[in-house]
Amino acid sequence: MKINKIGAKSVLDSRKQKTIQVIVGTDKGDFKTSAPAGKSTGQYEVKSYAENLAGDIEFIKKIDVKEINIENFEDLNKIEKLVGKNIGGNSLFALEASLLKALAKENGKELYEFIIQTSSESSDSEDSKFAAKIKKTLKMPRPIGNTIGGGLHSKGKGGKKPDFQEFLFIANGKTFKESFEINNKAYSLAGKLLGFFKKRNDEGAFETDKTNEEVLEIMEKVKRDIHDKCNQEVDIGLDVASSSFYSDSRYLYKNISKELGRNDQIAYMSKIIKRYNMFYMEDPFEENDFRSFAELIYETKGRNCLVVGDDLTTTNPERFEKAIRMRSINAIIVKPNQIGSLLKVKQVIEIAKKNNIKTIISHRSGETMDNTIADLAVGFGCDFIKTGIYGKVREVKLKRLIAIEKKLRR
Ligand code: 2PG
Ligand code: MG
Repeated sequence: MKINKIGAKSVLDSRKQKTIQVIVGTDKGDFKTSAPAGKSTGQYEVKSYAENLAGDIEFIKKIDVKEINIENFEDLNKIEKLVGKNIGGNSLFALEASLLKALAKENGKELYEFIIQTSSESSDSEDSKFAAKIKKTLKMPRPIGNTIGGGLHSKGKGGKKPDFQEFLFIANGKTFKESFEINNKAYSLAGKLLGFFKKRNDEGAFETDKTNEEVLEIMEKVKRDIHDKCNQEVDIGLDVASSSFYSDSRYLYKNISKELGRNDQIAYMSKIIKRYNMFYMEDPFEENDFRSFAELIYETKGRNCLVVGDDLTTTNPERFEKAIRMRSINAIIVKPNQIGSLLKVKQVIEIAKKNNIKTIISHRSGETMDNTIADLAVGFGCDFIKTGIYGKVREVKLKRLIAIEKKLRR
């Protein structure tokens, strides 16, 4: 593919903080990707920028386009060799995604189609056969939507807020569009039940001064109402993000004024899974404690709860392999900018599929209007997508998935 220019600049994310946008120009147009930013970041994520944002921008601007010879997904290897450690995870993700968007266009494909084609073993280059194959094999992810928030993402009321970071609805509609509508419905019902205090946090989730369990009661009531009154199904999940309230070997619950040691935290998480019939539990233990994750899976086996690694695994193939060896998780969060390299993102998803571990591609709390993760979700065949429910930067990803589904159903 002939590239005419590679540019980079800083843009503002949804928290009005600076992030990187990379632009790749070819004869077919300009292809842009901007990177998101986390707030409850994992200790083992790669750095967002090598030294700082300005340094990464300068480095990318100086890349000699003649040195770039890329024709397929695997050629991202050459890019990674070329940039080495001179840029961070945010910049590498934005650069690689923009290159892929340009390549997709060059090949007359959508990004998700291009990923399926160049990353599937038997790439069938004949267009009509390829289109038929995509329609047959394609699966849409289930949306995971943040509805009520606490922890690091929320201010709460007078400082009072749940300790858990995200209370999630996971709709189970017959189509992606139906799931999108169910999550929206669940979100507004939860808002009504929360009462008059309805500020929204970084991710568009409702803030509250209620306790963890009062919020879970509300979530459960919404789930029941949606089942009984609408004949539709929605599951409940939590991102505990427990590293954010772990210190000196204890989990420091402020909202319920309690300090729990490791064993008590296992018992508490297990009780919540059983009491509320949880479908999804992310980062219930701090990011180094592979063993407690494994004990929770053992304690709750037979209940079909996804025990999910995010800060634990940080989209890092080595940490993921360790989690598999120790049987710590049965689902993994995939955040491209936690690792930067899309080759590693692909590797993580392949490892997951081989080991029967569910994959959740995910946004970050600071987001932009970029919708790349929607295409990655479909292209890589992820089981779920975590993008929030409320706010432009979240909706743009969901709407992209609705458009993809519509195209595939034609
Ligand atoms: C998480 C994310 C996204 P952050 O913990 O899963 O919801 O938060 O982007 O702040 O790491
Ligand atoms: Mg998380």
